[in-house]
Amino acid sequence: MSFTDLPLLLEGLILDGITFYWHQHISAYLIQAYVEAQNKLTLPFLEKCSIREKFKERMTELYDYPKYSCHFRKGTRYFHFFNTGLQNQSVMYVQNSLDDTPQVFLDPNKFSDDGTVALRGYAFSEDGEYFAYGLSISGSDWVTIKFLKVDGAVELPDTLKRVKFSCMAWTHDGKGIFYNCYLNQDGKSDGTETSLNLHQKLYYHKLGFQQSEDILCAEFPDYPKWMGGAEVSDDGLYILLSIREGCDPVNRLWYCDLKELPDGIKGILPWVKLVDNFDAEYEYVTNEGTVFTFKTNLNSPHYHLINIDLSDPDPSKWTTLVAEDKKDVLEWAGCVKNNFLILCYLHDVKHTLQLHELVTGAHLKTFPLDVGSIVGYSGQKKDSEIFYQFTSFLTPGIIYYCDLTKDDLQPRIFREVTVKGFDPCDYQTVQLFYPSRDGTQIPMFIVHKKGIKLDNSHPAFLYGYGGFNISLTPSYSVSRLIFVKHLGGVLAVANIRGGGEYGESWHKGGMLENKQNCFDDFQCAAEVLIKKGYTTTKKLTINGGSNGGLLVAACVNQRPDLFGCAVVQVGVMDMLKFHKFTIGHAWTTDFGCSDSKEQFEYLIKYSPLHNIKLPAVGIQYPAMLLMTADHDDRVVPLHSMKFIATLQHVVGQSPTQINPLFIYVDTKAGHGAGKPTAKVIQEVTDMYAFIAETLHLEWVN
Ligand code: X97
Repeated sequence: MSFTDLPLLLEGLILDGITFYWHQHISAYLIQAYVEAQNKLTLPFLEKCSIREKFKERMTELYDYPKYSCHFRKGTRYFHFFNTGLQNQSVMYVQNSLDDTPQVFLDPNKFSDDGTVALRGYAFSEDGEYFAYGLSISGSDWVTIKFLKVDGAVELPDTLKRVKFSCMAWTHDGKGIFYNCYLNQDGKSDGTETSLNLHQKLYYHKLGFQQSEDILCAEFPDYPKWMGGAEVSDDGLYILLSIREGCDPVNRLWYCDLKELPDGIKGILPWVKLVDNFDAEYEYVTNEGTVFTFKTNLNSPHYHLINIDLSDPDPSKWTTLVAEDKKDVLEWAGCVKNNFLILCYLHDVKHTLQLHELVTGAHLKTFPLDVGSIVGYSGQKKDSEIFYQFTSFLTPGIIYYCDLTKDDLQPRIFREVTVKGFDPCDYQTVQLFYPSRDGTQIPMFIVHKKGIKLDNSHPAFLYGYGGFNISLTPSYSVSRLIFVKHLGGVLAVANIRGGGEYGESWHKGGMLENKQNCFDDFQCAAEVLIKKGYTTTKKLTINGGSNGGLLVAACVNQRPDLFGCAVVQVGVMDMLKFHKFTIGHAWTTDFGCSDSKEQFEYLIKYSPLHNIKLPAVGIQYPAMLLMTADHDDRVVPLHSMKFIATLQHVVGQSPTQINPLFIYVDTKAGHGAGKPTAKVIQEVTDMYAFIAETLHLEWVN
C-alpha cells in the first residue's frame, strides 16, 4: 500500500462502516505515513548541515572516555558499572574484594545488537545471592523482570511481564520480590500504544513460581491513579508501602509487620495505615526496632528528619531528629555503619554532604566537596564504608571512598577520569542570580571559554526544565562542551521555578496557576544573557525536554522574537489532553487538568498546541526542531506531531517565515532512559548541526 492509495482506502472504509478496529488500523497507517513524510523533509536538511560530520566525529572521539559508577557491596561481593567509552550500554562487573580483578557479571550489550534493550532497575537479595533485573525494549517504560543466581550469573526461568513504574524489593528470606504491574490493559503494550496506565497493583513473586501464581498484596479499586510501591525495612521485619497518586512529593505510608504473618505472604497484606493522607512526603531512612526515621516535608518545605515510634504513632508524638535548614534543601538521607547518617543537601544549587549521628541526629562532619553535584552514592546500614561520585560542568567524574572505621574519616579519591581534548583550565563556570519578571531572584549557571569579551557576539545555548520538583544541578556534557569549544558557545542553565532547587516552595512557585512563572523566569534568563553581553537574539538557542519541551515551546509562542533557534525534545504540547494518554494523568499534580473549569482557564493560556499564531509583522518564529520517538510512552509522540502539524499549517505557510520548522521522529527509541550511546551521539549531532546551520555558526578548531 502506498501513500496515494489512502483516499481510496478511506473511502472504501467509510462505505463499509468504520469499525473501531479498522479505525485504529487506519490511524496507525496514517500516522506512520505522516511521520515518514516529515522525516523525509527533515533528514535531508540535517544531512546537508555543514558541521554535521565534523560534530559527529569529534563527539565520537571525545565521548570515548571511561565511565564508572560507584562500587557497591552486596552480600560478600562488590559490583559496579563501567563503560569503556562508546559501548551502547554500561556493563555490570563483580569482584570479591576491592583489590580483585573485576569480572563481567551482566553485559546489557548482549541483550540486542543495536543496544536498544536496556537495563531498567535491579535489586539484590539481602544475602547478595539472587539478582532481579528489569529489561526495557526501545526506550519504553514497560519492563520485563528477570532473575539470576549471582554465583556464576546463572539465569533462572522466572519472568515477570507488564511491569511499569515498579518497585523491586526482596524479602530478607530471599524467597521472592515485591513488584508492580498493570494487568488490566487491553491491546498491545510495547510502548507505541497510548492507552492509560490505571489500576497499578502490587504483587509478591515467589522465586520458582509462574507469574500467574503471584500473590496480590495491594490494590486500590476505588482509586485508579494510586500507585503503591513496597520497600523492606533494613532489619527485614517490616514491609513499607508508599502510595502516590501523581508526581507530587506526597505519599500515604502504610506498613505491615511481618511478625503478624506466621504463614508468610498469602494475600492482601494486613496494612497498618500510619499516614493515610497526601499532606506530605515520608521517605523511609531506617529504623531501630519500632522507631522509624523518615525524611519528610511535613511543615518543612526544605525537608527534615523525623522519628515515629510505631508503638506510639500519634502525630503528636513524632519527634524531630534533624531539623529543617532554612536555607538548604535536604535531598536524601542514608543510614550507614549502623548508627551514622549521610545527608545530602542542596545549597544554592550545589550539593553538600554531611555525616550525622543516627541516635541524636548531631552533625559530625561535612565532607569537603567542590562546586558541583553528587550523582552517585553507595553505602548500606550494615556497611562501614561509603562511595560517592562528584561531577560538575568541567569535571567528568570523581569517585570518593571513605572508610568510616578510620578515626580521621578522611575520604580518598577512588577513581578520577579526565577527558582528553578538554582542559578544564581553558573554561570558566559562573553562577549568577537574576531577577525574574516578579522580582524573584533566579540562579543561573554559565559556562564559557576564559577571557571572552562580553560583546554580544557569542552563540548561546540556554537550557531549562522548571517542574516536578526536579533540580538542575551541574553536570558534565561532552556535546555541550563541544558547542563551547568548537562553536565558540556560551552554555547557560537556568534554575527556574517549578524545580526543587529551593524546596517545595520553589516547586509550588512554578506549578498549577503559577506555571507562567516558569516561562517568565526562562525568558528573563534569555534577556539577561543578552543584556550582559553574552549573546544576541539571533544567536540564542533554547532547549529543553519533556516538561522542558513544554517550557521551550510555550516560550517560543510567547516571544518568537527572543530566540534564534529552539530545540524541543519529547515535549508536552497539548495541555488540554495530556491526561488522557499513558501516565499523563500523574502530571495533573503540576499542571492541573482541563476537566476542571478553573484549571482549564490557565492551561488554555499557555498550552503550546493552542497558542500558535502568526507573529506580528516583521517577526518570525525561530528555527525549530522538534524531536520525539516512536516508543516514547512517557510523553507520547502525538504531542509533538500535533504541534508541528499546527505550526507548519499556521506559521509555516507565511511567506515571511524563513526559518525552518521541522520534526524528527526517531525509531526504536523512547523518552530517553536507557538510550544506547550510538543513538545519543546521533541525537546530539543532529541537534547541534541544526543549531549551527540555522544560526550560521562556524566551526573553530
Ligand atoms: C513521571 O511521569 C513518572 C510517572 C510514574 N510515577 C508517578 N509517580 C512516581 C512515578 O506517577 O514514578 C513519581 C515520580 C517522580 C516524582 C514523584 C513520584 C512514583 C510513583 C510511585 C512510587 C514512586 C514514585 N514523571 C514526570 C514525567 O516524566 C516527571 C518525573 C517523573 N513527566 C513527563 C512530567 C511531564 C512530562
